[in-house]
Amino acid sequence: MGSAISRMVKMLFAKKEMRILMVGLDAAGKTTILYKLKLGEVVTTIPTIGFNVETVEYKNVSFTVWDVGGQDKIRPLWRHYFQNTQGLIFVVDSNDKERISEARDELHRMLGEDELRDATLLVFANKQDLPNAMTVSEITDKLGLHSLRQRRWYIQAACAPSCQGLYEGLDWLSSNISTKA
Ligand SMILES: Nc1nc2c(ncn2[C@@H]2O[C@H](COP(=O)(O)OP(=O)(O)OP(=O)(O)O)[C@@H](O)[C@H]2O)c(=O)[nH]1
Ligand SMILES: [Mg+2]
Repeated sequence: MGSAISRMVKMLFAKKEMRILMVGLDAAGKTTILYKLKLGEVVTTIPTIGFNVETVEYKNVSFTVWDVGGQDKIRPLWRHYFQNTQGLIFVVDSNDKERISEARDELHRMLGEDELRDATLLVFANKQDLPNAMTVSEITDKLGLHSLRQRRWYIQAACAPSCQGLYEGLDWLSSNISTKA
């Protein structure tokens, strides 16, 4: 009896752990987001060749975030990070109208992969501070999010340097993450 109760208490208060894969086209702001969350600072980034990985602790959840470089030549490497991904963060530069269809194609191609079948999707509509940024509803439309079937998804407006929207995104992920992955 005592041990059953202590097991329950442990389960209730144990830290949840989540494996997050963060991808998106180059210069969308992934590395800026990662280090803003990790350090609370805006770091000077260079294009990521390969990946960065950091653990971000937030509200009793330990997010292991893999930030993978998005330049077109290295996008084929994304798939090496798919396994065991519970949450997929797709970062979009809301100001990049020219490449929004390219972003949509990459997103849908990835969501067709079997290993990501159960992954929950969070889209950050980043760079909302820029004057010509597309709105969340415009990006939702252009990414074809409403056409997604059997996928839990959410889109969050964000501005990485000011931290706007970042924790709201993590909040949504922690309450909607798939436990099947
Ligand atoms: N105005 C504005 N600039 C941003 C924002 N987020 C990131 N940036 C800038 O966008 C540029 C690219 O950011 P990165 O974080 O390096 O982009 P990335 O997605 O990691 O790019 P790759 O590593 O090449 O895939 C940097 O100059 C950032 O300072 C934002 O919300 N608003
Ligand atoms: Mg980067």
